[in-house]
Amino acid sequence: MRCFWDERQRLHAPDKELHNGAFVPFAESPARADAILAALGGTERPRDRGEAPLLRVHPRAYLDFLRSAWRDWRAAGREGDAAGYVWPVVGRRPVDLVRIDARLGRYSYDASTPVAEGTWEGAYWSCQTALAALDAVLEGDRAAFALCRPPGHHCGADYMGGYCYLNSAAVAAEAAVAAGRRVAILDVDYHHGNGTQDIFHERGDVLFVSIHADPASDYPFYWGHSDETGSGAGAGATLNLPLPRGTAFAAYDRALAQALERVAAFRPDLLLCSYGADTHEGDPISFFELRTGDYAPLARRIASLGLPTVILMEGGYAIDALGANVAAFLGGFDAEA
Ligand code: SP5
Ligand code: ZN
Repeated sequence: MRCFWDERQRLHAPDKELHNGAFVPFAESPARADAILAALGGTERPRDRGEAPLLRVHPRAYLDFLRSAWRDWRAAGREGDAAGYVWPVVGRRPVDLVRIDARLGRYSYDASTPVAEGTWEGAYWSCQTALAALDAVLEGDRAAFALCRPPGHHCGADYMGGYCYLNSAAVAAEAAVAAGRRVAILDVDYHHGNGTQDIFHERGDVLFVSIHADPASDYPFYWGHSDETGSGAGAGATLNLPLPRGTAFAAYDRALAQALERVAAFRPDLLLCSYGADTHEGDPISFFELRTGDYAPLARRIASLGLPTVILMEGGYAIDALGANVAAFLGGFDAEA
């Protein structure tokens, strides 16, 4: 299948993140992309589709914040990457926020998502990569792969978090809806796709289904519980299937069958698959037990829906296994398609 990636995505390269009370090397590094690129046959560059598709998901104020946050941080005399330290737990009413510290808190929900010099450009091109893969599918390809890095599924309409700054799956979904498609999103990253869920929570026209580590034990904790099923017009259009730490493919596969049944019942004509390889047994920050050999059958099952499918890269931090895991997934999909 055609694979999309832009070298400018590398420009996003924060140094450190806050993890369990200490600053440690940033896990979502450009080396992840190198590992995946080495395992792909080659990639195509997206063309620039501009900011309009981003604005279908993200408000202007959030995009402006993200574009200037690092410069504002440095202008305030700070060193290193920009990160917040105060978050508005009781609500986010529109107070006038002058300091960059306040704006960083207003537009984020965690401390592991710093804004570095190239973050805007990297996240922007990650979205353009998703849009290029979508266009390949809208033009008739059975499937396409977007090497989205930085990833997107933790990012909401106006907040970053979980190494995610712009929600490329949501941006692609809205572009597909605008092109007249009925869209389902299946998220198979280890972590719950809280940003994507949030964006479509009140929407009945886009289905969101996620299989992930139980948020009672795992990040992002406050989303992804099985009683979150959508609200308003979106009631029933969200399905969360949390699984315990230690889950291996047999149990994962049973949840997948449930997920696919729901997707099929929604009768979409386009599928977006947020794929994370952090379900792998070797992942340093995750606790499922999938093996490299499980990714081909996993992808074959998804492909068996028979839907035009855009596969978007999300997480996966076992860099030594990452290329093989992505190649196995894409190969399995191609074999079934
Ligand atoms: C897209 C995605 O998979 N995001 C995951 C975000 C998880 N963040 C919380 C865990 C942070 C662990 N950081 C460990 C760094 C070790 N160098
Ligand atoms: Zn993840």
